[in-house]
Amino acid sequence: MNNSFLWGGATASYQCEGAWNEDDKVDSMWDAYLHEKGLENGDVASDFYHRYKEDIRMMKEGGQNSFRFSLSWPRIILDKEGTVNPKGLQFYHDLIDECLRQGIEPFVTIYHWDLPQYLEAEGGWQNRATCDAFMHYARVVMKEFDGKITYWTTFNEPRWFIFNGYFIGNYPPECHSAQMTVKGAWHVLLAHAMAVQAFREEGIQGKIGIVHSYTPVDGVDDRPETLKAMRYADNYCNNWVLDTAAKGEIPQDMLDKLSAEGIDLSFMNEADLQIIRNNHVDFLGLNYYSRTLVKPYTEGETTLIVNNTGKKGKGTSKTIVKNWFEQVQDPDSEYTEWDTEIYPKGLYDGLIRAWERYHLPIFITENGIGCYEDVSVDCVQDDWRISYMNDHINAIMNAMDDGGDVRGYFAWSSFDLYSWKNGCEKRYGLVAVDFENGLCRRPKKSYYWFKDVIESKGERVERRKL
Ligand code: BGP
Repeated sequence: MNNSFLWGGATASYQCEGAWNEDDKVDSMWDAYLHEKGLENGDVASDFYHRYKEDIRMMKEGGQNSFRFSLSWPRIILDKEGTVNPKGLQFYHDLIDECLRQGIEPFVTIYHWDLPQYLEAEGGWQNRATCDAFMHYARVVMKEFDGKITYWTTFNEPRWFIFNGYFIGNYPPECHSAQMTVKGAWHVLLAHAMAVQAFREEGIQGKIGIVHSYTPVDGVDDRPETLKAMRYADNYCNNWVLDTAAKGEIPQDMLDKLSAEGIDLSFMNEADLQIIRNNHVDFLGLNYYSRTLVKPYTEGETTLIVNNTGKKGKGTSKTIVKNWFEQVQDPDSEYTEWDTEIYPKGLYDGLIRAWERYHLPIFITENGIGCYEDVSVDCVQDDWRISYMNDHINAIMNAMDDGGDVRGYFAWSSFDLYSWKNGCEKRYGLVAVDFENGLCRRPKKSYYWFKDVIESKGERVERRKL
C-alpha cells in the first residue's frame, strides 16, 4: 500500500454524536420515530459531540490517517425555509479543524439517514421538494467547508435506507409499498445528482462520490434462468445506485420490468433525467458486509426481512422478490448472530467487477463485524474482528494486485456506537465504549492490530489467495 492510501474508521452523526437537542439542533426523522415508539435511541449514543477530541486523538494514536463521518442535516438547516444554524456549522468546523491538526483526512458524508423531521412531515423522500432542500443543504456545507475537505460523498447507502424505510418497514417511516420504494429511490438518485451539479457549479475543491451498500451477486449455478435471476438481483442490489451515479444510466431492463409489474414511473420527468445523466461521481465508496447468493424465483409474494433480533436464524432474514429472484444461504458459510454471511471472497469479486464496470477509484467506506462483547474488561480480546478484518483487507490487496484501483479502507466503526434498530449492544468499534459506565473509551485488541497493519503498510496482513 502506498503512503496516500487512506486508513481509518467510519461513523455516522446520529449513531455517535448524541446531543440530540443541543445548540439549536432540530429533530431528525430518527429522533421523532424512536421517541414516539419509546425505543432505544441515539439521544446520547457515544457522546461524540462532546468527546470528539478524545476520539480523534485515539485515531491518531492508532496510526490512522483518515476518518469518515457524516454531517447532521438537522443540526445545520433548521427549517423548510433553509435557515442555517451557525452553531451547527461551528461544531463541524471544530471537528474538521481537529482532524486536520492531528493529520487525519476528513472523509465527509453529507447524508447518513438523519432527515430533518420537518421534511419528513411533508412527505420526506416521497416529495420532490426534499431534493431541492437537499441541494440547498449540500451547497451550504460544501461552500462552508470548501478547501478543508478533499473527499465528499453525497449519500450513505441509498438502497439500505430506502428499502428499509419504504418496503421492509423496520426503519422510519415504516412503509410497506413497492411504489413508494421506487419513488423514494428516484428522489434520492435525483437529489444526489443535484448535489453533484452544485459541487461542479460552485467549483468546490476536491472530489465527490457516493457510498453504496455493495452486495456483489453470485448464483447457485450457471443455468440460464439463474443468470437471469442474477441480473435482476444485481439491478435490485447494486446497479440502480452504481450505474446511475457512475454513468448516469438507470438500468433500462429494470425500469421495463418495474413498469410491466404495474409500478407507475410517470414521476421520472425528462428535465430531472437530464440532471441524472449529466452529473457523475469522481469515485465510488463501497460498504461491504456480505454478498447476495441467488437462485431463480420459485413462488410466494415479495418478502424482505432483516434480522434485527441478534439471534442467529431467529430473525429468519429473507429476500424474495416476486418474479425476480430469491436469496439463499450458503450452508458452508459462517454467519454472524444477525445472519450476515462472512464471505471475504465476495469483496475480492465485487472489487474486480466494480473496477471493470466503472473504472473509477474505489474506497472501501465501511467493513466490519457486529458482535456482542463484554466491555467491562481492560482490553476486549476481539480476535474475531482481527480475523474478519485481516481476511477482508487481504481480499482488497488481492484485488489491487489484480488491477483494482482501491484508495482506502475504513473500518466500521471507529468506536462502538448505536446500531440503529439493533441498539448499542451490537458492537463494531475498534475502541470499546462502555455505555453503562460513563461512556469511557478503551481500545480493543483489534485497534492495536489495525495500527500494526497501517504502520506496516499492509505487510502485517496474513495473505492468502481467495
Ligand atoms: C451500514 C450503515 C451503518 C451501520 C452499518 C452496520 O449499513 O451505513 O450506518 O450501521 O451498516 O449495520 P447495523 O448497524 O445495522 O448492523
